[in-house]
Amino acid sequence: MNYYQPEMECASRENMRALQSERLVKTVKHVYENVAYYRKLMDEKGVEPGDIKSIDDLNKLPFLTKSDLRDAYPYGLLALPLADAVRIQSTSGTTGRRVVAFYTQHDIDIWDECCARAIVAAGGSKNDVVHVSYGYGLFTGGPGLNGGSHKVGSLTLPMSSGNTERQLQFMMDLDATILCCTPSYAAFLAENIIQQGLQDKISLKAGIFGAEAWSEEMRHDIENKLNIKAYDIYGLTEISGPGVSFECTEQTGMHVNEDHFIPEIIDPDTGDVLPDGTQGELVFTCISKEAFPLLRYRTRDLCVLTRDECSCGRTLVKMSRITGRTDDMLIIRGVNVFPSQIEAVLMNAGYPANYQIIVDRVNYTDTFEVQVEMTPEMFSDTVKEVEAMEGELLASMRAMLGISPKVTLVAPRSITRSEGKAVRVIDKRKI
Ligand code: DLL
Repeated sequence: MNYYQPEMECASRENMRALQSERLVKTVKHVYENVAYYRKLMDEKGVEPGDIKSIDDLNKLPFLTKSDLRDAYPYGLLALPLADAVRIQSTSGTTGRRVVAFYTQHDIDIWDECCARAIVAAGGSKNDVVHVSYGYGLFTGGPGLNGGSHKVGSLTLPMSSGNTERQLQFMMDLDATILCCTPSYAAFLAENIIQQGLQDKISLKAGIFGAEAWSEEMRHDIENKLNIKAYDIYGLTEISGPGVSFECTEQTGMHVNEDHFIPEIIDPDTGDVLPDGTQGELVFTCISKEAFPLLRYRTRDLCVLTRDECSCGRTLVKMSRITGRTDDMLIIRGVNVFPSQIEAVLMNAGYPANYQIIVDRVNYTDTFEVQVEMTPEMFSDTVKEVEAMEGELLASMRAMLGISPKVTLVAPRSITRSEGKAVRVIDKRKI
């Protein structure tokens, strides 16, 4: 088994807890002394650095949310003089102000190392050619995997997103072996490769896909089409970027880089910490960063943490795939609907993961439509055949969701492809 930093990835629980406690105590002191915003939050909660003696005291600290980051924009949470920071990255941004994260060179080094761990866990080494099709720029995907690939010593192709023809040309010409991009872009590239009959000219062996939710069914579909192993990678700009956690060959969840980020699962309504094995909102505390070390940051991502022994030998706690977000969960006619449930139905029924959920409100009643792309093989001119296929999908969705969407099958390749994160939900309701 190969590891990038075995002393951390395979540390005993006792050693890891000791290291986490030491780093937590130091970080809490650092932010209390250097960030007025934190000092105020901690004072309001009646907690001071001396109260935090080990990771058992973690839950004494206040939570931090995205709205704190917006309030403190741009420099309010910076924990060092600006002169010590060397980089910013920013979230893709949905509403309101963008979130800006700062890095010192040390912070970039540890981020790169986290991504290097992911690449090595996916079978990467200095002999690999790593093709990075995540966006470069403010988005963390490109810079993160790029840095990780450099640390491993692999030949790095900084492709960024877009220009599919050029992507495929480089992938073939340079014999790329590891592809890094969003799962939806991987599925799109796979479609193109098959359509152009290029399967034999592609040397890929693994993919490192993340930045958006995807299902086990989608994993199998991409693996079969590209003849690769597809690994999940998770992260968020606020905490550093990709590589907060990464999958190993067991492919049963992502190991969290616990020597840098302590994960907790909380009840999103009460804020209570939940035991391992329970689904809830993921919260992270950064314990090794200098410029932007967020404490107890609420990600709004829902998942489960488990500490079962892993066959890869890593002892790092594992998080499940992200099953949804506390805020992208759709509530349609009072029913909670996650896009991942719809995706699972589609993949099980043999449809590609090219779909869009359109929600609107007409006469105070929610409308709910799922547009699904047919593959060229499924495509039919016969209305009756299409209606029958729509009927079958509708029945499966009703069974899965407990609510009936309008299911519309649309022509192959008619849903706009995204080069970054796929746009799955169009919510037109003005509530
Ligand atoms: O998406 C960082 C990243 C880049 C991760 C490349 C993996 C690969 P943000 O743009 O700040 O950062 O978005 C973070 O994306 O809170 C999750 O909701 C979602 N997300 C990220 N990775 C996954 C994943 C990057 N593997 C937000 N599965 C997070 C599901 C993911 N959701």
